[in-house]
Amino acid sequence: MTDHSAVKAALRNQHIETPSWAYGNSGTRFKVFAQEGVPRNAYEKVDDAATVHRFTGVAPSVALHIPWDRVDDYGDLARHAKEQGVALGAINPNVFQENEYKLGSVCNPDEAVRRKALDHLLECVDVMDVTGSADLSLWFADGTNYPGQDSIRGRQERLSEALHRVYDRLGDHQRMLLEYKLFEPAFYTMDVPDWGTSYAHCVDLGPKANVLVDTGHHAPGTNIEFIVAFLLHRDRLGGFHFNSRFYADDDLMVGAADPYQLFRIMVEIVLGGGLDASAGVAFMLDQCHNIEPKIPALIRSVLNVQEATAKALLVDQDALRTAQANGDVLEANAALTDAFATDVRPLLAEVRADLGIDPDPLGAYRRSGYFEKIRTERADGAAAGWGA
Ligand code: LRH
Ligand code: MN
Repeated sequence: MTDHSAVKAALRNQHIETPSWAYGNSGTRFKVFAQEGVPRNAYEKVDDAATVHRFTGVAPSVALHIPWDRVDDYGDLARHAKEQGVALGAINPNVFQENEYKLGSVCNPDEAVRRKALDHLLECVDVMDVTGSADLSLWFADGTNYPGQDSIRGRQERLSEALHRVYDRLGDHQRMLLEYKLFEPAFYTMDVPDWGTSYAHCVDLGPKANVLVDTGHHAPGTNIEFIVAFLLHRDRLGGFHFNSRFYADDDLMVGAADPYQLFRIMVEIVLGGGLDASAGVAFMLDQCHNIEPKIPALIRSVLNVQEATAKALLVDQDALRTAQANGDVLEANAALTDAFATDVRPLLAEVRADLGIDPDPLGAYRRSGYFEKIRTERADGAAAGWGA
């Protein structure tokens, strides 16, 4: 029988990192719909991330994206975050928005462009030294659009060269996460298209390089929980960019499109010991709230991860193992579907009471008047966005 006190302890200690860029305006190539109250700078993004933590109790850090969150004094930003009750988390370099990067960044045929991209990656490790961040979160838009456009093997050599240079720069308590993506913005090859390519580079680099699984970056029908189970088993699962999608990299609220997939992923995390801090799995969101209010959407997303985690923790592992050992397919499957069918909201309300926060985070946020405050305070000035 599942010991609920252990389940509640695991849920109290959950750590879900929110992304600074989800608080800014975002959209598609068709339109970016500006919203009221959107932060105008990194400090206000940190304030909004602290608000999500205040009402959920399990989102104590915010990931930054450079240069979208570039400030004069990252030490001062880290101090501001601390005062607000959060920490600065993963540092995401951006080598996909400069004109020079049309044919790629670290994989670009032009050595000068590769140098420029490498310098930015190394600058981001300098930022980590100041913010105390442990994770350098790498995603490359690099790829090609037409067969023959460039040497697939040549680009892999250039990628590997740059990754080794960055790896050698990492400090003892720092690591790199290598994110993969099947397509977009390149539509023939991406230079890190799948988990296998990321994994191979990480093994080649060393123990401080791990794979980052963005749940929106797979071909339709991909069994993501298999990838998670494999990487965890090989101690190479660095973390997640959680979101959900119906078609492509839609970056919708995690759990909104396929809560059962999120549950299956969290089951592999729980069964593989991935919730333990020692496993070093970073649970991060990577979403864009193009039409929905941003802070409530992030609170809802944190709750969705909590609910999937709670259900996964309620899987009767003894019954599961017994059924698996006996080849009892239906009983084994039922161990998961029974847990998934459990209404975990009362249990999570108890966890929030233990954390000293309102059992209804979204209701409490709406009653807080925070949105009305920021809508007034941020009426003038340019709202932050992707600046694409
Ligand atoms: C690429 C990606 C990557 C980020 C960006 C904001 O699609 O998932 O993680 O840098 O979104
Ligand atoms: Mn991502």
